[in-house]
Amino acid sequence: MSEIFKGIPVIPYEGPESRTAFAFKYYDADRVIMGKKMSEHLPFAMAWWHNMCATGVDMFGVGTADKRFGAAEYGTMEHAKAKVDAAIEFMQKLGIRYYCFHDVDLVPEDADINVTNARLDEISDYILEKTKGTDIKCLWGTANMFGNPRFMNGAGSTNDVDVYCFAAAQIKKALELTVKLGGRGYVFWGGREGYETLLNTKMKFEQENIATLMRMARDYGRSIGFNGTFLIEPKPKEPMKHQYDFDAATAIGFLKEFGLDKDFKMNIEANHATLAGHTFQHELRVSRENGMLGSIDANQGDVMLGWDTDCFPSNVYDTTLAMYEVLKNGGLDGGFNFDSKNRRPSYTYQDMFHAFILGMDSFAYGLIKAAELIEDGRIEAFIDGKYASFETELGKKIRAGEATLEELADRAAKMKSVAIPMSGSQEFLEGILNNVLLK
Ligand code: XUL
Ligand code: CO
Repeated sequence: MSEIFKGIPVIPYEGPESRTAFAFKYYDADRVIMGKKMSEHLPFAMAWWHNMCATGVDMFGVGTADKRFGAAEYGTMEHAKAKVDAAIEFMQKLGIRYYCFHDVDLVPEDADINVTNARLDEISDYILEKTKGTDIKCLWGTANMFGNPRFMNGAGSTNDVDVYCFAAAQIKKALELTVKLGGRGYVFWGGREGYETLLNTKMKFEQENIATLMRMARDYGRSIGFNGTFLIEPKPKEPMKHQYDFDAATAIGFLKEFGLDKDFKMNIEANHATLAGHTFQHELRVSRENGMLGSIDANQGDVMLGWDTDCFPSNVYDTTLAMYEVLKNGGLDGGFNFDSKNRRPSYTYQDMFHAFILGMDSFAYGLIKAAELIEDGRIEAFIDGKYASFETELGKKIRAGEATLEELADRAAKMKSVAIPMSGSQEFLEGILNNVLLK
């Protein structure tokens, strides 16, 4: 196989003082942190759609990047295979072991699903052949049920039963591919599962149909030996004005309502969190505290822009707080999928590598600092102190759900007045965070 990314070496770790462009400054795969290697803490993945497919097309212009990887033209099986060759070389040079895909990222889609499925069989055989002897595997698979015009009113939430069948067929095939490629997860991002206006929408009806589709997917997946985690990826808007899986709390409520909470967890995307008006850490915390933090789509938004910019993560303040949640979660069933894309003017092969070096270093730095934050202990000690009154006999009784309203009211009456609680000391705590982050 001839080299595609010529002149770009296997990326070494050189440390923070290095001035080498193609070197990690913080991601040191074998460095042990809190008893585990960095590479185990951080199962990084490449998103096939952004990295192998997206050329930088936007509403105002054509693509700037050439992603043919030596194939004569786009949209052929020759091109599909060139993308596989490029993906493997790319991952090996970066030391990334996982990739994530939508069905139609892998092969050109035909109007006849039988033709598309035969192409998917061919390409998955090719991927297996080319990854043999490497440690490269699928992290999660999914079906693209939002790009084709048939899904304009949604997939599970469509008004059209034939479209619903088509969605079922795509999920069935994508699940089979995920199992074949060794995937640890299967993702449902809500695509066009939402609405533009309630003037034409049966909301509860649509949500029930989505749940039914997920239940069928769960049952089929388990029947073909998929033992991994099903994942919902919440997002509040875009492409639809209102997406049903608004945020983690909404998606968790949905899963509990429809009895899917034992098989499904959350795939939290940083930029989706910020679109919902939450921080990345908030979405991770909600998921973690519900026992449903499964995987992460690693990217970041842009505070100046109100849409899903899918920037590569560079904000180490955010990656530190994210890694704090991941460490507290005891890791992830899934991993860190760079659902991130180069900016349109960053169109070269070199830029693709710089983007991943940035993202991997940002999460590695976040991991180092999150571990230091936990070892430092000052913030956790503060939190313990803040809630200490619930460690008293009465506090414990309330926590156990054994106190009555009358009993508490009696105590309040005896006190006559109550002192205000201790200070929240936010600025003090932010100072500690900076102290750890900057040392
Ligand atoms: C869209 C998005 C998707 C999912 C997979 O915003 O994040 O790429 O991650 O369908
Ligand atoms: Co995503």
